[in-house]
Amino acid sequence: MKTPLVITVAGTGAELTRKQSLFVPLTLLQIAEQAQACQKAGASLWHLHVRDVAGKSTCDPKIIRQTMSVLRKSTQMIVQVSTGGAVGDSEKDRLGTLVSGLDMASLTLGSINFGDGVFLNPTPLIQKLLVKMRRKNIRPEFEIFDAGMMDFADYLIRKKLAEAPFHYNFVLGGRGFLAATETNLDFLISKLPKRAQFCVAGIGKAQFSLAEMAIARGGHVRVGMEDGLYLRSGELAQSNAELVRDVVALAKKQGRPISSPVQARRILQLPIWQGRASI
Ligand code: KMH
Ligand code: ZN
Repeated sequence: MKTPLVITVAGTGAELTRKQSLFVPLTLLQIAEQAQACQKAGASLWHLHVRDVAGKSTCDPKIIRQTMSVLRKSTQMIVQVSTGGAVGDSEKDRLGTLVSGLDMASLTLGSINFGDGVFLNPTPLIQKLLVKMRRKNIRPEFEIFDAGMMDFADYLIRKKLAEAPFHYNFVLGGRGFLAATETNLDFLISKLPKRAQFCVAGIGKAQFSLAEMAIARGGHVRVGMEDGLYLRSGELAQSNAELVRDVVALAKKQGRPISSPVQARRILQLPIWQGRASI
């Protein structure tokens, strides 16, 4: 049987504004509501960015803790915090996102142009984030925006700064990132260490084309408003669950089953579900 597809939702992001879409979940309750709908639609992992009361991106550990706790009560989703935050966030703030009890955290393996700014990820920060993740038993997801980041992952593994099981997310198709082509995806897959899992996040128009390629290759898929606001039909998504449903339809077409959150924990080798939410 084909490995069930783990669908991650990047529902909020750090840079999106209400001007771009009225439907982006910004408050704790909006995030919980959309996460619940996404789980019903077939998603099992929430990539978490949080906002303050004014709707501005923040790394505030208190808001992260509160949101995680509401997600735990209302869904069974795996919770992955963003340690990337927004362009320009300080190292101290980004380290502060790693609160106890998280399942996973994103970890970008190099610096890159992002929008009109630079998303800075110097080696000492990456090392500090990894050390803190290890101490708190939080699994890193390597965010790969460009090919050289695969070699940097090899370096971390060689130096025993990162340990198995490994989970990679290929974030392709944004301006300044590696393009979302089959050739590039196959190259990245060829550079994965043995038994590593991979997921893809296609940016903008690449959201669904890259998802289709990953589904065919046994990888997993990230979808959500952080990556692209539009459905396959070209219409603005009115919820993240609509984007999830489009990915589920692509998986069905290829005969790929959809993972539940509990199955996803097994696939990603995360500790088994201990919570109470049943939806
Ligand atoms: N907002 C970007 C600067 C992540 O979540 O780890 C960083 C980002 C990547 O979104
Ligand atoms: Zn993010």
